[in-house]
Amino acid sequence: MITLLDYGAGNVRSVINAIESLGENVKVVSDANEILSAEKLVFPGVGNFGSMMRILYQKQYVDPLKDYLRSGRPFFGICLGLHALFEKSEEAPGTSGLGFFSGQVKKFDIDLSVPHIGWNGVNIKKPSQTFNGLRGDEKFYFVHSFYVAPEDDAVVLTTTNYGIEFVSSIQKDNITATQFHPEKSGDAGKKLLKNFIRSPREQIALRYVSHETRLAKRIIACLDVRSNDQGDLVVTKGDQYDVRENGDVRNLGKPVELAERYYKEGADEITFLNITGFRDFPLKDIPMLSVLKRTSEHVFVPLTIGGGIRDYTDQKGNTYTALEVASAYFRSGADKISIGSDAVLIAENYIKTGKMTGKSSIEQISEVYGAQAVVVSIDPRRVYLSSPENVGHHVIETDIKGPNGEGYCWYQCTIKGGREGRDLDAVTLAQVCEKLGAGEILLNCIDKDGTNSGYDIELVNAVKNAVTIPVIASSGAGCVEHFYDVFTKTKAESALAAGIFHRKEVPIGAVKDYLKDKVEIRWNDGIALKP
Ligand code: 1PR
Repeated sequence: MITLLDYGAGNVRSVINAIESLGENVKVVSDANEILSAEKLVFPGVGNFGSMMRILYQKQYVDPLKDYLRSGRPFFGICLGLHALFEKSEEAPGTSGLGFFSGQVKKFDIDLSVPHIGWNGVNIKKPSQTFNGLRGDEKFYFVHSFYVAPEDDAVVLTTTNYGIEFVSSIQKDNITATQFHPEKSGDAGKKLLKNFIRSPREQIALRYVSHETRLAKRIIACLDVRSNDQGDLVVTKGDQYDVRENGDVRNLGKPVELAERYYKEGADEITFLNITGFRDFPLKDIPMLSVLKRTSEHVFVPLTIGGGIRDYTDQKGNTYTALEVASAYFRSGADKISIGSDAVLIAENYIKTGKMTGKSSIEQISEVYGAQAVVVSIDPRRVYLSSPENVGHHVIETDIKGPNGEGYCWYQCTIKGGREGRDLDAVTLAQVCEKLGAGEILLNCIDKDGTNSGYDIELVNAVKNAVTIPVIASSGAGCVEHFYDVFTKTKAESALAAGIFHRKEVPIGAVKDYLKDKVEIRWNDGIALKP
């Protein structure tokens, strides 16, 4: 029996699912005594160091946790569950941690996108039972802006390189804690959790010893989901956002089945977009929550969900905040939420007033769950111009000429799934959202969506070069070379595709096979290479 410490924030569902998939039972702590009586304790911290420690103090979990750690029984901390073990954190100056290890938690101060999001490797510093059954060259999923700096080097189990070499896991006797998320790291992560659950005696030194790890470019499968005219929730796909064919909503499969298929084929992440969320209230959309719950039972890579995340008042006058909507998604298994239409309205308001209200969906969700959990999905469309003068928007000179030979364009933001164009450009939207607390940009392109003609490289460069957070390039992938193009001609961290995966024209394994040795990717055994 594993005891799991849930202090109420973030997605503990995926940790429970990963442990249960290994045949072990999980008991979630509901009072402090259950910490003291635990045989094996897992602490998956998510969110912000300050709010985590506040809740641990409020619930009077701090002393029992310290007693448990001193008892020498097995402990596994994940992400903030690692940070909590140290004395203090730059994320919340003035707030004390558990102080079990001397040292502090520092913020990345590097010339790369922060948060550090994605699959990176580990340099293993000492023999350990934690890595039994692994080779040592596997990649694990990271998502964080802070890292631990222990005073005692002897506790360092692994380091990882991202601008600097930072400590990515620690181990002392029965206490292990990782910066990365084993529950989101596919088979490699599950093996690591299994080693904690089964406690093998043998401490092994691994065959493969890395000296400098590299962050992989991510391949993301996207499932646009909506109800069809018969009321069934289906995966659909548009051509430039038009999802109807001969009057019917295109039906490309069932969401849970497709997500499982992409996980098995080696997708590094899976995104669900509830594309009619802008007009329906998502918390009434129970099928979507159930899709997420069922998917997270079998899919052990990060899940993002978007669509309809905004404040909402129902017909009876009941008000729900975007934070409540997002919380429901996190509880159902989402790791990140994605905000589309609401982000445009928030940015417009910010530009008009020059003020951050602290009340917008982006700010509130970022405050509680951390910036890394907030993706902003942008749905831009090209507006061609013959001259860059007096436009009031970020204009680029383009190689893809307009219908009348225009050599310039700006990217107009839209809301409601491309139905309404606004007086805001994609570059400004991305910059404002970063300022408000978004941790990642999902950059679609209506002109390219479903065309199989390649990503809009000019758009990706314009946005990526204007922000410091990671960017997911989306729309237009038609062949393996398009992924190579976007990763070599832009600095995008990820590439997302939908149609080619759904129609089995290009499987994920084929994309990775092509990119291998050309671009850093996550390459695990068992990935299907052929359709
Ligand atoms: O505005 O917060 O409710 O969020 C709605 C979300 O739904 C937004 O993220 C928006 O992008 C998405 N959405 C709305 N309508 C559509 C539609 O297609 N009619 N889908 C839609 C957007 C775009 C991509 C697509 C890529 C790759 N889908 O995610 O998957 O373009 O496609 P491809 O590889 O086949 O070219 P809110």
